Amino acid sequence: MENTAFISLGSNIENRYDYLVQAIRLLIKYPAIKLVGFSSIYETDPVGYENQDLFLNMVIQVRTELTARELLDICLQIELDLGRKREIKWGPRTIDLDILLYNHENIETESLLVPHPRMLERAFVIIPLLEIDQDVTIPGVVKPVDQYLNQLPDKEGVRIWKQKNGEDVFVPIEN
Ligand code: X6L
Ligand code: MG
Ligand code: MG
Repeated sequence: MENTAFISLGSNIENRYDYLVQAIRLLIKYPAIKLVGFSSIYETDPVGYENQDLFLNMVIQVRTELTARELLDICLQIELDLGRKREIKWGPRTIDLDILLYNHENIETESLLVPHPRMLERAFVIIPLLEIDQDVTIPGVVKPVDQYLNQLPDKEGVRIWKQKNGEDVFVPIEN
């Protein structure tokens, strides 16, 4: 399990919470993927295409023996298994799984860009990411990640929905 990846999850089609939990369950079914961190769940205003329902967003941290490409293929398969349809660009989805970071690597292939190219512009990604790792660094980015947060226009649109370490622990951590 030599590699560390951060993955963002988002859903805005009922039942949003079940899609998040199901996606994590399907990921950790793979012996080559271990869940090592997760954020609270946030309810967030839609960004990019605004005429759609509120999202639930969170970020998880995994350790894995898989390459970034193999991890991406699994994420895409899970999106299909959970009924993801790509109809409207930036539109509603049962589940979206985006690889934000893979170790400290820069990966630029036709099908995969890591770090996720627009992650620093999205409070619904940065807020849960910082909750898991306050000292996270992004390859090619010198400024501390938390300094980007103040400037993000959508940060008011990110509200805690189910708190990590709250009364109800929401993720199956048995692995
Ligand atoms: C100008 C132009 C400013 C485009 C922002 C931002 C476009 C984000 C697309 C943008 C722009 C996106 C989620 C979402 C999407 C999600 C919430 C996207 C792609 N995914 N909104 N919008 N959560 N709250 O997971 O991220 S679509
Ligand atoms: Mg996305
Ligand atoms: Mg995606």
